[in-house]
Amino acid sequence: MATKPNISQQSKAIKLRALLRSPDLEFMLEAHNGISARIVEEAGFKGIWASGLALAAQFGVRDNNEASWTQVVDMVEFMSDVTAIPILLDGDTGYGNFNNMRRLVRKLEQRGIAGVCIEDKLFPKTNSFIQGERQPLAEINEFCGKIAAGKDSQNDDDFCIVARVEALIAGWGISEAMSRAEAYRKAGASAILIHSAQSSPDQILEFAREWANRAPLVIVPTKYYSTPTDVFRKVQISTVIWANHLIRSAVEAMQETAHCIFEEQTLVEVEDQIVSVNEIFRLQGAAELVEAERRYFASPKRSTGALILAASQGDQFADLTDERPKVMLPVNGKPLLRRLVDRCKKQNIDKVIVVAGYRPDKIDVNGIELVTNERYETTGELTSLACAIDRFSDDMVIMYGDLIFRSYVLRGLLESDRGLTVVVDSQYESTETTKSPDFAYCSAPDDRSLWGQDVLLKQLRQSPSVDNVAANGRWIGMARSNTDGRKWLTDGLQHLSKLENFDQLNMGDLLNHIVEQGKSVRVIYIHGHWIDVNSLTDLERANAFTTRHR
Ligand code: SPV
Ligand code: MG
Repeated sequence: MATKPNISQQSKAIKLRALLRSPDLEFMLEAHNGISARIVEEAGFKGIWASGLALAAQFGVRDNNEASWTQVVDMVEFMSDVTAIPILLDGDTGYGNFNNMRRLVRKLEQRGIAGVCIEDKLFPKTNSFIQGERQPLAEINEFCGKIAAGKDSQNDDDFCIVARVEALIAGWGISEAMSRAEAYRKAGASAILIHSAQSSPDQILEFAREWANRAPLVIVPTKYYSTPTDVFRKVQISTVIWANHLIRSAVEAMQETAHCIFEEQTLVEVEDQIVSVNEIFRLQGAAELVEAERRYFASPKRSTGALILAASQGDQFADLTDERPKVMLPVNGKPLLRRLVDRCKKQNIDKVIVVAGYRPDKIDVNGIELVTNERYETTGELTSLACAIDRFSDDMVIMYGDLIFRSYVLRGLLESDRGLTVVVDSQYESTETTKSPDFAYCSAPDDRSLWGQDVLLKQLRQSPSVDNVAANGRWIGMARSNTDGRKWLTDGLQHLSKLENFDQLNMGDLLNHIVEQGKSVRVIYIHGHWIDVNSLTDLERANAFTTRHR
């Protein structure tokens, strides 16, 4: 659909005025909502007739001003929003007297409608084809006042007011029709719509000849539809309105489809008879939204990668890890590794490398790249890490595969732009099942009054206190590196790999080595809100943790 609401009211009004004044015979087709307006425009029409009958019909009410004028104006606004061609609203009688007409014109201008046609009947009107001859006509002067009031209240000189003469339908004859048309022209009407309910065009043709193009003449040949169009050309009709043919064709199509689906109780019969859902999307302008989303709503893609250490079988889970690695243990029905990868994806970390060891064939998680440490049984974390050294990136999060945490933990880490950053839990309490945790000794304790100051890692140790000085917390097994950090990690790995005991070394040894090299490893403190799953008891805690914080 037209997506730019910047098709100015003025340009549409100019277009309508030009269409009415065109020396060629022009055509407008009825529309009654946004999608039908779009269809009229796509078919090639230069203007849309917002038919009162069709608008009422699509609301399911009668053409007797049962829908309020504001409901009508709301609908034509939808129509105008999705089209670039001008809309001429069938404004019935102007929905009241001159004063209602003034407000109508102002509102239509505000909503991008190019013009309004008003008929010289009384409010509430009835469709002209329902006992048209019995309908009372407005007083000429009163109607002229309505036209003048409309003209005086329009802001845009090009806004069109078309005056519709009902004298022929009401049975008052050609001369009454002629004098009314002339009075309306003098009152300021941009064009005259002369209406007839006869199946022959004779009345209209006679009127047109006598009118002699004093102002653009508009006709609605619904009843005299078999008249060759060239006949209208010859009598210098300005514009033909095909007034209700989209609502009528839509009704027939809907009736057929409804009937067929009801009878058949299947969609098989109708599917090939109706437009595809994609055609609806096209008419709605879905493609434009996709494009706009690319322009305005692109989620910032991180270049951050994640490296997850997931080699171990896990030896404290009884037989649960007989056939799968620890990271595939389900926590509340979802494997640990899948939770971790989901957390990464939520933070737009799309590149996730997993270093597997035990039973890599059981790692069934989408969206990861798998690297295997074949010697996992006899080696430690650094050997696993070294297996992925050629996959390191300049922006990388390293995590243990058995971690469960609230999302802010990872988010906070991603906000740090240091060479190397580690997450330390300052409220960590040791549990029996924890295997040799990495106690963190830092440059400062977790003191919120120091907010904004850098805390650096001094050392990771297996012991909770050294020389009566307690650790500042526990490294949770999560770190982030940038380009500098990547170099520190790879240099460190290369250096340590020369040691005889390299296969027994862990992440803590690498971080300590980096600190010893004089590099600043930044600490981010957290206060709980995470679990590492090392045992059946941890698994229970993890289930509880994820139940509460799903
Ligand atoms: C309409 O389309 O609502 C019209 C034209 O007013 S007619 O139905 O022919 O009166
Ligand atoms: Mg009407």
